[in-house]
Amino acid sequence: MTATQSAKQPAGKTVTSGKPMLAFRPLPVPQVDVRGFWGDRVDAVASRTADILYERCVAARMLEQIDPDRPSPGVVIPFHSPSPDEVSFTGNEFTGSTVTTQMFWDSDWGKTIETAAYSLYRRRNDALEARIDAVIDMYGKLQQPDGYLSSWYQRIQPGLRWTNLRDCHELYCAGHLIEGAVAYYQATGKRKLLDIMCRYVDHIADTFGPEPGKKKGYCGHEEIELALVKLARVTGQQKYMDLAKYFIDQRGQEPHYFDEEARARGADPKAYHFKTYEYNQSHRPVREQDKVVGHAVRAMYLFSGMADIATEYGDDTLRVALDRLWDDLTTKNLYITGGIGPSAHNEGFTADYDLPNETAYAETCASVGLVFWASRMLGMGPNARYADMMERALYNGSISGLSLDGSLFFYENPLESRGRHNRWKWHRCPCCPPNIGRMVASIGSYFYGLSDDALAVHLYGDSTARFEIKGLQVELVQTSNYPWDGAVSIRVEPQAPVEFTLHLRVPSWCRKAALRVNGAAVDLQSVTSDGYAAIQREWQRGDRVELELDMSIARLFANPEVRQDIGRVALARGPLIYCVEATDNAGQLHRITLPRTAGIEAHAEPNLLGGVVTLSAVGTKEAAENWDSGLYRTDPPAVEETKLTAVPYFAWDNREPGEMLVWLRDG
Ligand code: FUB
Ligand code: ZN
Repeated sequence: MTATQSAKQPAGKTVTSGKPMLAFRPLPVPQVDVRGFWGDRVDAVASRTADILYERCVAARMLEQIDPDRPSPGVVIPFHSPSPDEVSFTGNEFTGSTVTTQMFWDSDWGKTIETAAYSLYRRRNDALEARIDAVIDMYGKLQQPDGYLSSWYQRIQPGLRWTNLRDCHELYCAGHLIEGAVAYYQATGKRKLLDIMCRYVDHIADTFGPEPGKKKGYCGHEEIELALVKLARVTGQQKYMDLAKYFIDQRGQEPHYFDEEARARGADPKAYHFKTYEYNQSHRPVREQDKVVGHAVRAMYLFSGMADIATEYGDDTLRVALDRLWDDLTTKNLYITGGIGPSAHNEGFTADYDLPNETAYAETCASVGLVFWASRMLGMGPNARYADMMERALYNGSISGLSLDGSLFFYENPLESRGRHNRWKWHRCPCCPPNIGRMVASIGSYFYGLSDDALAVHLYGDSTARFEIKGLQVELVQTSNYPWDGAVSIRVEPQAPVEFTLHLRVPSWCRKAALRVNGAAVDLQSVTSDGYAAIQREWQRGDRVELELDMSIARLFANPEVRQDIGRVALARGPLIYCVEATDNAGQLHRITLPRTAGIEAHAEPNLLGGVVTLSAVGTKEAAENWDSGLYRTDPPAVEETKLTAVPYFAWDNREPGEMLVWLRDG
């Protein structure tokens, strides 16, 4: 199958072993050309980030680790270090506060390959393609005759394979390389890495599974589950899908695999650094879980895999668990930006409503993971409960992780900064750059869901999509200045008249929406369910759908249980959350109050931050006055008027460094 052929299929070949639910598949990346807002982001990734990722991986010495023709670099990131946030590692056990990231460098290569693959759809880049081919050749040489492949265990810690699934990311790395392999095959038609990874997965399937003599394990960092689903879909191999299901079903079962594995290597299972298996969501079998706990990225990847398996196997028991977990996340544990995981300690969740702003960890990867999970929930049918959240995480807490020019990154995405949180070129744990890179470069595949007789429009934006339904080719052209403007015009161009249902999301942030088909108004209430308006008709060439989504500015308030946000207000317009930055507001942002009575205006600023809509209002501010160097006094501070300007949160820290604040004082 060539790249072009695979692009013609909705999402690869479907394999199921149960009864699939109403399956809506995303359109493959090359079937959606994005322009406008997302076009700019994809161009930044395709023209800069994709190359930068490769170059910075090389600079970090990752190439030396995977190239069997060069001497091994040995341990580049030290196990023992005086710095408290360095890893400390004794034998095969972690005792430090973080783990060495070098053992998952294969995952960085996997995501870098994936980013490059999607970028090649956008823009030919022969030099990058040749570099990726060379990386793939190295992996080909490195692979052992039995199919095993891990640069860490082959080059740095030989002889220890499959001895510490809990901590050492072995299957996680396999997962990212699988995803890279699938994307690269689809983008270039080259199947070398795909074949390498199929051989490796065959070895994994011989090693793990319910059959006697096989290991009953699963990875301490979920990822391989969702990757195996992709591999099964593209190869049509049912056994890859079954292996994904096995890893999900087996997680958290007793006797606990991580206990037994620790004992087998002579370690005390209780000496686990993170103390509880909640950290990696193996504290209970997945169908019994009802709270989002532990490491946020791990949780998101697990839930994404569960959603895929729920869809593929028609497994309602998984869907019910996922809905419980979704409620828990979105009603008690989510930043308004779509960021998740407030704590640096476990890179994850703490207690309900614990959402500190300045110390928010809110890892870029975690928001990206939320996008993955939400998009997979949409596989079970259009539902704005998931799509609205996907949009929130997409436009805010995930893309905040990438500078506008595609060259600098955030790992943590706080909602308040005193000016010292700035974008960096690289990180000792560089998981986020290629994660945001691959997500942005593949954004087209999040726009739509296609079933046998329906197309769901999850995201709006200037773009053209091509798909096949009932054996006919259809082109769907969205003309819009979204997210700056809520007017969306959709032209449907079927090859010949064809009947199908077009589901259009009416976002929950929109308080007034209007819909017209070929100029005739449609009563939205009567056609909308689960937040999607359904238009069923025989579509003819040139049919036009117009959706008007009111983008009034909204003041958002947090549940008073969120102690950090009480008495505060955040600003939103459409899907975008706003923040104030020092550069527009002369600093001391903590002094600013936005009175309830203040009018807020939106201004299109084509020359600012690549073209944004800013919000402005007249607020108040404690004046700079002489306190006679005292700290406290009985007279309240003087208050003066101040003009306040807010910019979209995703665009912050793209100018001179300074303070930033999302939650303003509400007056
Ligand atoms: O452990 C692999 C990745 O590194 C995780 O997903 C991130 O949270 C970071 O710790
Ligand atoms: Zn990350």
